[in-house]
Amino acid sequence: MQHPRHDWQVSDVCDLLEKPFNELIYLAQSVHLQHFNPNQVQVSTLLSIKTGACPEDCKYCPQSAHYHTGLDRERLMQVQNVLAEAEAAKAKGASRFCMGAAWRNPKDRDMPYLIEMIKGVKKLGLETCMTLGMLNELQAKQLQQSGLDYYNHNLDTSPEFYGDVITTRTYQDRLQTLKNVRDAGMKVCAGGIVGMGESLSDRASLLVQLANLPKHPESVPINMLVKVEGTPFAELEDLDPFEFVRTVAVARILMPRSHVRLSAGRENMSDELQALCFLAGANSIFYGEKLLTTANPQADADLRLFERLGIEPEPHQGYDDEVHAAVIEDAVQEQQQPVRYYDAS
Ligand code: SAM
Ligand code: DTB
Ligand code: SF4
Repeated sequence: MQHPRHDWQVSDVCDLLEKPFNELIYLAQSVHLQHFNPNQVQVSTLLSIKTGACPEDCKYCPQSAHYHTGLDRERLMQVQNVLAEAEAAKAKGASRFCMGAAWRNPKDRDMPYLIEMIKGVKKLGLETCMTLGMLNELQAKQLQQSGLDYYNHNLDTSPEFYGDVITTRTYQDRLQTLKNVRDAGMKVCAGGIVGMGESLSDRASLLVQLANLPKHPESVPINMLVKVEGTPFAELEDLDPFEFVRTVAVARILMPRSHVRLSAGRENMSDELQALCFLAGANSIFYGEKLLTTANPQADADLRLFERLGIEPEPHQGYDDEVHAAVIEDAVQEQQQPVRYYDAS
């Protein structure tokens, strides 16, 4: 079996991003079929367990205390209320529950509550994920020992463009948190945002950072910037949606075994654009009416879209299961048959 590369150069990745669209999607879909059932999409539900008044200055973020976005500041939610939300997410069909906090990093006094949340959500039979800002080695170990499956921490953009987006923490800080999470034995969820005025080369450079990590993140969220009034990025021009699809496709090619998440921004995407993203290799979404503070498509609209596309939610560890392995095998075999577009006789 071929091992994925970890030595990508930005110029290689720019070349991929600039390929003719149809060729790029074909390549991405071929890689996707080798590793996944193309008709399954993993669904996670997000909950903001601590909203607003964040000391960081991320220019895209409605929760930063540096900008006036009209968000009410809230304290850390009570454990029982978090568990009630997790139960509701499970009833709607989510397989993973992601809890996010508007913090630079968790404080020691928060840890006992976070640990209770993880244990309670796991007891419901859901996979657990948290995104709480920077973690030191000890915090990462404590979360892992409580049963946290995934930790989300995004690189957000390229190292070159990073200073135009955030000044209160460094790129190196982010890489260090990812290392602490990995060393503690948790699965890594790391990706970024596109549509922040970055160049194509910045998108390539972000993907190179992710793909050249010692081990690929198991989950790679690609967020389309959600423009929120009051943030410095509220008035940026829209990115060409095809550039978003290209970014998804190249993430798929570079990180063949990772779940690539069509993350924030779906509320402003047509069904057709989302279908293109699935075709390009996206196989995970956030499911439920709200992301952290902004809107996401209604759950029943997503289920309708899945039905129209013949997609089913991926069960837990779905692609290890024998039945799904057989489906993948068939799909790959079909893919390997030479395709004839016209009768040459
Ligand atoms: N405060 C923690 C941190 O930043 O590490 C965790 C929560 S933070 C909201 C998680 C991620 O959400 C950010 O890293 C960013 O990638 C994404 N995000 C936040 N605001 C966004 C927006 N307006 N559009 C798209 N993605 C956004
Ligand atoms: C990620 O990459 N995107 C999610 C999740 N990880 C935590 C957050 C999106 C937030 C969008 C803006 C909001 O709703 O506040
Ligand atoms: Fe705070 Fe996270 Fe928003 Fe940055 S992205 S301002 S760290 S909540």
